[in-house]
Amino acid sequence: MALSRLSHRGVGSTLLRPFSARPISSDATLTIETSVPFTAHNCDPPSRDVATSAPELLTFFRDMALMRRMEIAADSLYKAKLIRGFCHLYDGQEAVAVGMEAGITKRDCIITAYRDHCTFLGRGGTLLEVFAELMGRREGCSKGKGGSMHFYKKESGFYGGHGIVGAQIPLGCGLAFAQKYSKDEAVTFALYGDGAANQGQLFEALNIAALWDLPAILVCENNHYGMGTAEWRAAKSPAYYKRGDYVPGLKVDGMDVLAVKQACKFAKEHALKNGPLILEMDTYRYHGHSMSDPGSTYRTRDEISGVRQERDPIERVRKLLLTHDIAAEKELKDIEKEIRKEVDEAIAKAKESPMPDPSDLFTNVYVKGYGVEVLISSNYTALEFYRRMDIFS
Ligand SMILES: Cc1ncc(C[n+]2csc(CCOP(=O)(O)OP(=O)(O)O)c2C)c(N)n1
Ligand SMILES: [Mg+2]
Repeated sequence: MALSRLSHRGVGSTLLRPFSARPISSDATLTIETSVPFTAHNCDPPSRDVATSAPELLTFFRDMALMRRMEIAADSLYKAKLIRGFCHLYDGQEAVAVGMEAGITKRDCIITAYRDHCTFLGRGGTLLEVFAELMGRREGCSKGKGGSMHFYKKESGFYGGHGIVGAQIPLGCGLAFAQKYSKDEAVTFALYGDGAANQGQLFEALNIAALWDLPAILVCENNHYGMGTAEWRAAKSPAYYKRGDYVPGLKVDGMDVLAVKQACKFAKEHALKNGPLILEMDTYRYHGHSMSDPGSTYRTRDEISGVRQERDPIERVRKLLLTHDIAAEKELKDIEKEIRKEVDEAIAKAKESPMPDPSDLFTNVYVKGYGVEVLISSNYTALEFYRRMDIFS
């Protein structure tokens, strides 16, 4: 089927409109088997046969390719010193963010760690908000004051963006508590890494979540490294889907967007009826841990290129689109070209956005007027102090 017949769904500008406009036409259902079987702990796994459609597969391709391009562009902006401070990239892991959105709704909540750019985009954020935030500009999603690790979009259920490893897990269970208390019939996905999976607070939060049957889904994005530490050096049992003991779990190929979608749908239904569940997403990050890590001292280049060749989530969907005759190679290349243009336009626009005003130091610190302005000395306030120290020049 020619791409034009699919009316270029979702191939508009993401600069000012929300990400991932759903396809207009809904073609016949396609059933595609997941790359590998699910492995379940204390529950029956969902079917490996995933229902999808041509427009959905095209949207998956486009959304993941857009995320990939955005992260590559962030890498260049960082090297050009236009992005400063911390910056953790998500390329390689895109199928988790995209597949999860396909299995849930924006009434469900998501909370994650610092590798949050693509999750934000998946929740409906725009490229402009991403690049402006990364460059510390006012049009950023956190008004340029959060930076890479602190993206938020509360109106579509995205609660950050957290720099303290594991801290988002109990917060996520708190969101699930609120959902149950308010009878929302919605769930919370709390994402964390394999490094965080060994922390005590995870088990404390899980205990309460299980005790109170909270609709919490703990998603371990297992990219197999915590900074530069391989999972086998840090975890006695790296079978993270089983680590909840009395809490059911499912191991999922996190490089297969369809498997992620199926698992998240299943997890939502399970959590609403029975309480928490762990999803272990077997995934991989191509970049180093953060911009200061070349990512090649604790793993071989062959390992990275092997994953790229055999498991890349975008290439997997490209193959599906070609073998099911949904799009031709040239059409997919055109989509990628268009994406590059969109990303470049967003960066140009973000560069025009002003930096926050010094007075913004005191806004959005406390909720609605709670808190006080700091007095550095009896003679002047913190703002005056910073001015005198020439910090804004
Ligand atoms: C409480 C705490 N301890 C240590 C750190 C430093 N730190 C930042 S990321 C990280 C590794 C986390 O690895 P993982 O959970 O696997 O997530 P990934 O970076 O692989 O996505 C560490 C130790 C931190 N930010 N917070
Ligand atoms: Mg990790």
